[in-house]
Amino acid sequence: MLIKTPDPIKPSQITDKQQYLNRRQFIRDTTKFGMAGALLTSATGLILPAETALAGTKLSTVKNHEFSTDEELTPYDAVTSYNNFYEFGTDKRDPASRSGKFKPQPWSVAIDGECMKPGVYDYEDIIKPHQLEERIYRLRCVEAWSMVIPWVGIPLGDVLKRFEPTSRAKYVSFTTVMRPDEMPGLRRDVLRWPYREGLRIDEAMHPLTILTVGLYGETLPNQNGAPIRLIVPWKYGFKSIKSIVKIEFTHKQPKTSWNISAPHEYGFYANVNPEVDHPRWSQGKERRIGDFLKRETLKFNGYGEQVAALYNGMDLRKHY
Ligand SMILES: Nc1nc2c(c(=O)[nH]1)N[C@H]1C(S)=C(S)[C@@H](COP(=O)(O)O)O[C@H]1N2
Ligand SMILES: [Mo]
Repeated sequence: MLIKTPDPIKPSQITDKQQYLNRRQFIRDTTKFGMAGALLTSATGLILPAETALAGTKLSTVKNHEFSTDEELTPYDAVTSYNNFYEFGTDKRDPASRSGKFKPQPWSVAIDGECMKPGVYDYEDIIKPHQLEERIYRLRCVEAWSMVIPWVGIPLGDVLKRFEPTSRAKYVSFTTVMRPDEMPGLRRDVLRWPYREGLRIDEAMHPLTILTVGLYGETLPNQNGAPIRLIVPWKYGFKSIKSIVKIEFTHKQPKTSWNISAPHEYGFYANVNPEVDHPRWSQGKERRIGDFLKRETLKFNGYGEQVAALYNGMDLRKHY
């Protein structure tokens, strides 16, 4: 990546997440309904109708404990102000400060390739048939920092099955939207646009992989990949592609933006692996955002028990 020395946010810059959410909800309620509405809403715990997919819409979810870590959450402010989303710029603060014009609604996703039900599906068609789950996952960036985030999403495999992939579907490729008017980072050729990522079909179908629509109980902020992104917790963060507009089932391994830009630095698999260093820095340790000291990086980001079997017989030094 372009930024070599991670510069984590100091704890002093971070406001408490629950305070933050309460304050935001209060502001939203008073804006919509006046003071009486705000009091009514907080007193009854009423959930507002999701008349908009804009950031900050409350989602009704169930908690998935089986796949959640109980580690301390990274505060909301850090999760939404320290981002990689190069379509808005390469500085960590760019996605939050330069994504205000981005419109995540209305949204549709093109489904293509080796499947029986290709087509263009509205966001609602894709999400509505599923129960939204909250899953607290570690996210490990290739730049050697990490966060713990309560995502809201659905298993990607459950969604993909509905499009009936054929036996020729060995991989799934994902593409991010390209809107130069709303995404100022696209003016620079820092990556091959549009941003592209890919998974092997068994990785895409793995129960840990989620199609993500929210965090901290609300729809995704623009800077985190609104309105729909991937989260693949045992891989480096760059595999978790944001603002997806196309999903294609393919027979051949798809091209991916980071692998095109620096093939010796970023492989197709990109499994978190402390034993395989990036050519320019170690992957043995990471800094949890907000912490002072570094901690050891775990193989597969700590999800080895669930996913190691996917790679039986593969040399993960070669297939990094
Ligand atoms: N389209 C797109 N998706 C992207 C990126 C990007 O630049 N563009 N950055 C990736 C990287 S490097 C990381 S670490 C994660 C960061 O996700 P977050 O900002 O929600 O924490 O998004 C990934 N998805
Ligand atoms: Mo990353």
